[in-house]
Amino acid sequence: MFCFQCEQTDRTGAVPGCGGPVGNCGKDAPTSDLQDLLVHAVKGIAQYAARARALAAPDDDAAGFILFSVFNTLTNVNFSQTRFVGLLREAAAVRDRVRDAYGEAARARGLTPEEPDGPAAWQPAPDTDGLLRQAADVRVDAGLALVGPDVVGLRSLHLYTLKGICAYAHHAHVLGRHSAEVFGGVESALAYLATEPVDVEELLERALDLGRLNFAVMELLDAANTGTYGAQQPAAVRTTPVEGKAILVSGHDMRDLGDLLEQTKDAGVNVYTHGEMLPAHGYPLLRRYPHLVGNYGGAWQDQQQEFARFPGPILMTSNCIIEPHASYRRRIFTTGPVGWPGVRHVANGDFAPVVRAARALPGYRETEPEETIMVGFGRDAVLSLSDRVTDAVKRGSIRHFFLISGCDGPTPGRSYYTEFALGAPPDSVILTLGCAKYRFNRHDFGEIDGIPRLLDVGQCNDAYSAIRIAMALAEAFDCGINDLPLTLVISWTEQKAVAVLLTLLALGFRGIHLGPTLPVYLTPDLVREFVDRFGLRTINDPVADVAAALREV
Ligand code: FSO
Ligand code: SF4
Repeated sequence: MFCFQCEQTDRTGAVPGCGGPVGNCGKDAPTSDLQDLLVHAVKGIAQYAARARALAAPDDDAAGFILFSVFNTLTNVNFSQTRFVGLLREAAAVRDRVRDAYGEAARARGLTPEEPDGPAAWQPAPDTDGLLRQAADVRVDAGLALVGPDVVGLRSLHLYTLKGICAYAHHAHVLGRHSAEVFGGVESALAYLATEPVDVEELLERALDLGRLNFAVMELLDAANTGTYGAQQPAAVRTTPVEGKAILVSGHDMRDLGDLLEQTKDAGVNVYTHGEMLPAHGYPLLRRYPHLVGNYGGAWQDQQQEFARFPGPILMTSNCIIEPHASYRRRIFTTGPVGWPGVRHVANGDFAPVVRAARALPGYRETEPEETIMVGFGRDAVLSLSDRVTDAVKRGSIRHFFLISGCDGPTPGRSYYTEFALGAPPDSVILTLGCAKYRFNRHDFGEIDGIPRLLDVGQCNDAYSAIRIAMALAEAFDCGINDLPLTLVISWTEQKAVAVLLTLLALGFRGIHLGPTLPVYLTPDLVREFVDRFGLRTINDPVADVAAALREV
């Protein structure tokens, strides 16, 4: 096993990365190796799928399978060896189907079908031991001695950005939104990686192409969520319990939450959001369900204590799952790409087992006094305030905007984001995205001329909304995005945040603060490149960083 895809990675060895029997997230070596092999297998599908698409013979089901398979390999998603073995067998069958269809399409045009080598030629070993032996040759650092750490680092950057892209695209796809641009872009990028590229300059340029592809994906996801559930609107969300049976839903997938709400509308069970599901309360068509009663708990790394105390079943719809304690192992369920060995999995969208568990468990015995937090400041809501916001800036009531975006996590240094938010001056507005906000979103930041100082734009999945807000502000002030009194502070944990970072760089945002540490797969040379080209910054002291941001405008 070798894995260095996330911020929690082991930094104690001479070569940073998780090795040994178990990674820091709890992923064991066989699961990690099977994930590497699955990535190899989908590269093989993509080699044929990209060629077939170029001949106007796309296989969108295969593209959907690629998105789903890759999503399974993100940090804190799927820890089940059995499921990966199943996906590997399916991948080989999908690859054969796409290869045959490509062959037919080529011959129909009088062409001789190509037979790409590498992943396209992979044949699955008959048993798990054999698959694990195959995995040893396709680790993410394969070829390090030959090509050097910069190339391995850039290939890794590509792969992890693609993982983020596939996760976002899958969330859109389950709501019926996809496009030839996105499917084709993912297939081409995987097929490119299958060629084992070595040109550093080309890899850097194509990494920015991936950032642009991710922007298109995030636009699709925004259209999927708002097209299905309405544009986010500001809403007060209850954070205290209501008497009655209860289900907790975590992760990012709005479709799963929407389906569960529909299936439980007459069940006499209350539904609570957890973690990155909090922004669901901003969507009018989810909010209309009266049994979506509130939000429970904070960021993902606290789930073991919080889930242990929740008096009902828990449904995990995406990252971030961590090892379920025995105290709640029999009442946690996974769905979609999520998996944990021995935990019940709902594969077909029928959440009846979750409802049965809710009925059998005690639920909340009493209603506590109401406390609330505000959510729902998506782009429509914020842009509806834009005249008031621009006036406030012109009058000098608002001096600065901070976008604090990204993930929380268990590693040290995360208190930076809380101290940064609390240290932002009273004439500044803070926009938040992702799960990093749970450390400070219960704090009362007050208002400026009736505009809340803390505006939660949503999940990390809603980065598109924040980018559109920044673009609209630049338009309102008739300046470039980097001339705005706006500072971007990004906290990353896993691969989706890396995809968002590359999108921001590709769109021209400069001077982004990235922390709490930099990805270990970026070598010192690569970091220098990102600093020189994009003005990328690490985080330092929060008070000094706030002061510097204010001085720079
Ligand atoms: Fe957080 Fe986890 Fe949303 Fe991430 S719950 S850490 S980048 O998966 O996606 O913000
Ligand atoms: Fe380590 Fe992160 Fe990989 Fe888990 S996902 S094995 S913590 S680098």
